[in-house]
Amino acid sequence: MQPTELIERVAAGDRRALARAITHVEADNAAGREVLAGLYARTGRAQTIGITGSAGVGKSTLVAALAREERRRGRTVGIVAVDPSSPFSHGAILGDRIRMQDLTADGGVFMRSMASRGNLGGLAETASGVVDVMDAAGYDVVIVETVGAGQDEVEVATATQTTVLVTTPAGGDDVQSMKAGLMEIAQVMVVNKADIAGAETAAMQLRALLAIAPARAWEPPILMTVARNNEGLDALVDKIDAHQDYLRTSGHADEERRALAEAQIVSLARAALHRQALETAQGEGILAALVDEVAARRQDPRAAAGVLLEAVRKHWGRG
Ligand SMILES: Nc1nc2c(ncn2[C@@H]2O[C@H](COP(=O)(O)OP(=O)(O)O)[C@@H](O)[C@H]2O)c(=O)[nH]1
Ligand SMILES: [Mg+2]
Repeated sequence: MQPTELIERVAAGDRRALARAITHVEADNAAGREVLAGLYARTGRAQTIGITGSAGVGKSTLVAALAREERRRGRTVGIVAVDPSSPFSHGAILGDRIRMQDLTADGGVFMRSMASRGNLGGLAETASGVVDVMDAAGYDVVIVETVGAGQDEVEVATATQTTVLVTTPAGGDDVQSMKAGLMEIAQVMVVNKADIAGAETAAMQLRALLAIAPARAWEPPILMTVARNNEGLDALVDKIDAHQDYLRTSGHADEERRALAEAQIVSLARAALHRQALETAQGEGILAALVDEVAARRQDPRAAAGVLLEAVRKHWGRG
């Protein structure tokens, strides 16, 4: 299917075309870029929501519960899981898939999982492309699940408007050890697994952390959920809606939109630069030569990085 036809079909809500378009975007090929450029004018209608937090806190379970609540409210839902082990992917274990059956059988829900590593394009770059395609396809809500583990994952948050940070009262993932960077990007905080002991304490710790953080125009609310039993989702969707209203209507709306746009541009440029550096380095054998020099301590790694950047600059000059 040619990109122009793909664009038309995606815009018309064709699920197979959508799946194909996403495959191109993930591959970061010429067709993918053409599809994104062609669809961009249709984006901006969806509510985009990021669900982030450590592994095991219940993000996938919460995404499913959130999707159910959004469907109950009559909205269509696109789900992007940046996690190959997610139950939204074909590789998921059977038990997970059975628990998600109501969603997989629902024509108003589109799920897609993407590998978090391996492609040269940055994760944030790919995720924001996939979000844009789902938005253009007409889904009312697009939910992105990411493990908040590293810089890449934090940057994925620039792909969505409302970021929900999920924690639990369970040991190991205590609030104290939470990354500062994650606190800053979250607009809604959730203590999931509120059915186990310590949920109140976890919420109090979050409240204390927020109290010492610099004041923001939007104060992130702290909610409790039991995702496994679909509990607390009504309040969560209300808060997400409230944040979306705030983005559209508050006196800070313009400022917030600009901040998000800036974060997105910088993150996409960083990803593109990263990809370009790797492609140049590997494609022209520059990296291997530099590695020899640095490993033998004939050149220092900073100078070597400079040589690599110079090669990228020349490469760009040509392209
Ligand atoms: N007790 C309890 N367990 C939950 C809850 N939500 C999810 N879980 C369990 O936590 C485990 C990890 O869930 P999952 O959604 O895969 O977490 P993820 O790695 O953050 O995506 C699974 O065994 C879930 O059944 C909850 O609200 N309460
Ligand atoms: Mg998960």
